Amino acid sequence: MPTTLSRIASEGKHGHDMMPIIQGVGRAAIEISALLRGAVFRGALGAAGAENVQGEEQQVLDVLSDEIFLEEMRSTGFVCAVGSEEQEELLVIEEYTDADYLVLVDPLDGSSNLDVDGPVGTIFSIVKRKSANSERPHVSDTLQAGSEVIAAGYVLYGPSTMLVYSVGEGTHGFTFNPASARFELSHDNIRIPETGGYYSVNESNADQWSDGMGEKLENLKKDTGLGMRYVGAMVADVHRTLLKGGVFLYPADGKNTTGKLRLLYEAIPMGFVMEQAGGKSMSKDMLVSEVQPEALHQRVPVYLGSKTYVDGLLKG
Ligand code: AHM
Ligand code: MG
Repeated sequence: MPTTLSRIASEGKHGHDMMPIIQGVGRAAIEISALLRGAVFRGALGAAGAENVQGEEQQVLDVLSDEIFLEEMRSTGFVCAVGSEEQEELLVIEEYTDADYLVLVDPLDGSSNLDVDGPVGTIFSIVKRKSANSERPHVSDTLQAGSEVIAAGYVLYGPSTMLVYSVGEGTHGFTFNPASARFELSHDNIRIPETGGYYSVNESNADQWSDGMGEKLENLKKDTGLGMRYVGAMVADVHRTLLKGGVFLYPADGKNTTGKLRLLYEAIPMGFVMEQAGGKSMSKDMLVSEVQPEALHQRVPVYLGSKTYVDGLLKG
């Protein structure tokens, strides 16, 4: 019998509670994947005509994916609120305000790839509320460092749909099997290679990077001879880094002075998965997991991948 999503979920410290939430993520992934595949025929590609809180143009598929994810989290009964890239405020699930968990999500990461049929993803992390269950969940419940995260992961919508996640007991990859219509364990206990792989970054910003990152990357390239790959969807670029080794980075620059990627639903979950696979995730000079969040949509610089390359890059 293939290993299912819920069997691995049940192995963590909060196993009983993580099972339904991870299953909910799995259902959302299957629905979003189906939504993406036929989108062009339903006129669902293109802009939704609104901007999200980041001032970025929302795509129709961003909005629909957000709705699907929220609905699946609601249906678990274990989630009291969801913080989403597509929603300015925390979304409280009114039927379950006394539930224990909050989920942070980027429902459709890399959506600028949609018009060119490039890979996109979903990123999520799960935290336990700090407020009493009798209170209404509050945005302060989401402001927890990566070290407090209970489970996190991502879905990659590529040639296959993959769900990669960790409940703090290693990182495991599942592939959707169309024959059985479910996710099955295909990449057990992923370990990031210590050497080899690629550096992955939008190098066109190099002359605007902060913290001397331009020179640091040049030194790393000289020292290691690493090749380069960049898709422009964090999920796809980090997934490659996880399986092949290397380093993924999005430094602060003149335009994104505190970085572009969001701490709670991009940097922390991807950092969690990376560290659980033996890699390293830094934000400037500290571990991503040690950054204390101050706002739901906070942005940070991100450097993650094989330990040797992340250390090599940051030392310059
Ligand atoms: P999004 O969440 O609005 O899609 O933006 C985040 C994306 C990441 O997936 C990716 O790493 C980055 O933006 C790419 O940015 P750029 O186009 O500046 O290279
Ligand atoms: Mg994103």
